[in-house]
Amino acid sequence: MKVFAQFVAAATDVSHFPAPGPPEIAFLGRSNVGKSSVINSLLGNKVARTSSTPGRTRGINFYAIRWPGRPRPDLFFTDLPGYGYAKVARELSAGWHKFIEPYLKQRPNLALCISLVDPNIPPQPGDQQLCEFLRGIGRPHVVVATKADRVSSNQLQPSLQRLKEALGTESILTYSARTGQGRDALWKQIRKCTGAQEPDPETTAPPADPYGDASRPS
Ligand SMILES: Nc1nc2c(ncn2[C@@H]2O[C@H](COP(=O)(O)OP(=O)(O)O)[C@@H](O)[C@H]2O)c(=O)[nH]1
Ligand SMILES: [Mg+2]
Repeated sequence: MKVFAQFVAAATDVSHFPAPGPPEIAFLGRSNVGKSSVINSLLGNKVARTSSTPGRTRGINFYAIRWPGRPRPDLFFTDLPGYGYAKVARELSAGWHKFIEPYLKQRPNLALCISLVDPNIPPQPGDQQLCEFLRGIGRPHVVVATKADRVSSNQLQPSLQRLKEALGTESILTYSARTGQGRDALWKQIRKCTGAQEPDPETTAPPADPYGDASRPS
């Protein structure tokens, strides 16, 4: 079903965060791992900017997500700055203490952290640190291996097994923003963690149409 998504704010300071609203889903991972692409693929829309230049997202970008027929957003998605590139490491580590760590620790409506990893490369130290950190603060989180379309089918299982061992997780969802693989499974996880329900198309009244058949001048 179609969803509406709207950019709300880019925050590089706690004071820029929008007031806590509906359940929020955070997308985390290395620069260039495919965070913005996963967001766009879930939404079926190009709301999040993607780039082949690492380290473009310096702040937390907040997006309001709404299903048709709803007066207010059902969810927020947040696209977090990527880690893992030396060039942006110093700036990011300042940002980590200033607004990223406070966001992850204190945001009251943060319902799920989606930690994106790349199954095309060996497990990265930054990914391990992030998973340990999220476990340590008790945030629900799920690991998603994206860009799965780039891994040959006989490489995928061994790669997922290495990631599971390195990250200390029993399950990893596979995803491809290019093919849409894993999209339904990830939406299912999001709904499970947030209680967000798509409106039932049978019971959702369509918006009033002033030019509907009954009122159309003859
Ligand atoms: N083949 C393939 N490429 C992808 C996929 N997801 C992202 N990319 C590419 O990887 C690059 C970085 O993606 P982006 O979403 O901007 O990464 P971010 O920095 O984590 O937000 C872009 O060139 C994307 O086109 C995917 O599932 N498959
Ligand atoms: Mg991005």
